[in-house]
Amino acid sequence: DIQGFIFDVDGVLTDTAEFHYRAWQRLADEEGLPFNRQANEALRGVSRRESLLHIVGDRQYSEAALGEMMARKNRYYVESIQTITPKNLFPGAIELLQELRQAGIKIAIGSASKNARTVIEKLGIGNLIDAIADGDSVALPKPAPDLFLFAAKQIGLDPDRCVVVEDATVGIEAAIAGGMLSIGIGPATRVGAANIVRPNLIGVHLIDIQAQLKL
Ligand code: B16
Ligand code: MG
Repeated sequence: DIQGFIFDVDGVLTDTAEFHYRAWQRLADEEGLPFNRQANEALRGVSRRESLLHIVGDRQYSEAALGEMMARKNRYYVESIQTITPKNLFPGAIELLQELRQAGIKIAIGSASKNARTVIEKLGIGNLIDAIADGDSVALPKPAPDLFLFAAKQIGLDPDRCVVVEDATVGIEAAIAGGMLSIGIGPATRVGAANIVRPNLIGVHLIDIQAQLKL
């Protein structure tokens, strides 16, 4: 029986990817580093540090300079997410969260972002969430299973009772590594390793998921 759901945030519940992209682009422009929307695709679900290392490529920076750039990007990002409202929730998200809640399913957040809590509050869904695992919860980022295992523990469930909902390849890998079931949101080229693949959350119902997961 499925007893818990663990939701990624960016790309699953809302499109913070656009805000991340603009903040990274601004930083890259200031540093004269090559970056564009296409390069940004590789950063989906990837931690802040790994994202920066990807953008700087071969260019050498001191640890202090890397830290300053991460802080600067985050300032741009945090400033931009202040505009988030419940209207920024992806279609189908609130319906699914409410349905799961009513069915007595535990709901956790499993996001790589250190800003996940702010985003959840701005989206107005804090009352539907039982626990938040974010970028400060564990040391190893996705594809390591640690973040999702931490989330499962927070809601008091064994990993095999939990379904992870993710849009990133690294996120599906993390779910599999943690012994969890998964729903991939997006194209099969990205999330094809998930147990179920859907383009978005529209029309996703618990009863269908339970039926499809009885593999
Ligand atoms: P922060 P998710 C991820 O969120 C984003 O997809 C990724 O682009 C970002 O770099 C990462 O969070 C870290 O975010 O800089 O705010 O700590 O998809 O895991 O919800
Ligand atoms: Mg994501």
